[in-house]
Amino acid sequence: MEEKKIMLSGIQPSGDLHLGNYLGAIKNWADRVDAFDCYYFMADLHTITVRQNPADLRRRSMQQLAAYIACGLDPEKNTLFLQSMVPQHAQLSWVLSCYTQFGELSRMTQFKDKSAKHKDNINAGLFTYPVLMAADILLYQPHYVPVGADQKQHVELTRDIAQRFNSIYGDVFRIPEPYIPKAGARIYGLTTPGDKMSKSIPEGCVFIMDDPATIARKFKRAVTDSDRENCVRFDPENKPGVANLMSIYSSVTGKSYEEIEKEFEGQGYGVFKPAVGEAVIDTLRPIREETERLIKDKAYLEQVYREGAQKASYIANKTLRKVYKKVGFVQI
Ligand code: ATP
Ligand code: LTN
Repeated sequence: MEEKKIMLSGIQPSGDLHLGNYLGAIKNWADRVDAFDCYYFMADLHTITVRQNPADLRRRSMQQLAAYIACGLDPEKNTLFLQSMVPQHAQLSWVLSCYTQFGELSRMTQFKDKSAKHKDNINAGLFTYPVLMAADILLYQPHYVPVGADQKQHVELTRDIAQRFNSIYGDVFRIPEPYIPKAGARIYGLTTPGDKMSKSIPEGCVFIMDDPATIARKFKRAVTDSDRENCVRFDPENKPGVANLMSIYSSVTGKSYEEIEKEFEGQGYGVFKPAVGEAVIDTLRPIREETERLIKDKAYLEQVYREGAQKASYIANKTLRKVYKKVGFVQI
């Protein structure tokens, strides 16, 4: 039998998970668990590049693990782990930082954005963030890294670092491909259809843990369009709010845009918006309930992250040993 290809990704537990994270990232990961050997982790080391409240970080890390499982990432079939529990990430990151140029890191859009946002704390970690991300990826020799469009630049830098290392020492790292979904790659905010859905604009952001009444209210208040046409038609340029609602509805129901247009023919936004809300409520309800149940089962979650860290360390260590040997460190 042919060996399964490897897929790896992570999300920072720096905020509560939302519909954008679910449709843009986690749902796609979960849809592929049978076809790939998958590694999914909480990028907690990355979160401290911005100041975190320690108790919140712990709570969100556990909640994110519970949500990964509730979204369909079965810990038996996937390796689910917390980045900080696998020391090889920080170890490889140091080595790779010596094969990464200052100029390359200076060009990263996320660094430029975040350092503009947090002017009082432009720390070295914020600058070297992509090197840690390269280590996260290269340790597991993945074929694909499924991320939203915003992370593509970091995966490209990872490829450059890996190619540079390989050209000096031989084939140490597999060169990974970014894997960007076509549907759901960018879900926009319900109140700001020009910006991606983000926890920083909570009114327009549907959180996985929101209760049904809150979700219904957010959809009722969703911005549609100003042309008063009151007709459900897919036209992202002229009707971005409606197009966003249609893409959410399509993502959660599997219906095509034509089917959606037909379904709501002759009916206005007053019918369409609550229908999208209901479909999202139906999709998120089992996820929220299962996440709530799992959060209470501390013993189970502990078992998952312990086993996950063990499995991850075993693989990560193989790559790290190879790297240490190649660069000339004395082997035990
Ligand atoms: P913020 O809410 O502050 O913008 P975030 O939710 O984007 O942060 P990330 O950790 O950057 O947090 O994102 C995790 C994953 O979810 C990434 O793969 C990212 O591309 C994806 N993602 C985030 N927001 C969206 C969105 N609105 N639509 C589709 N995918 C998204
Ligand atoms: N930078 C990513 C999170 C992240 C990641 C990774 C994604 C950290 N390490 C490795 C894929 C692979 C983000 O901010 N979404």
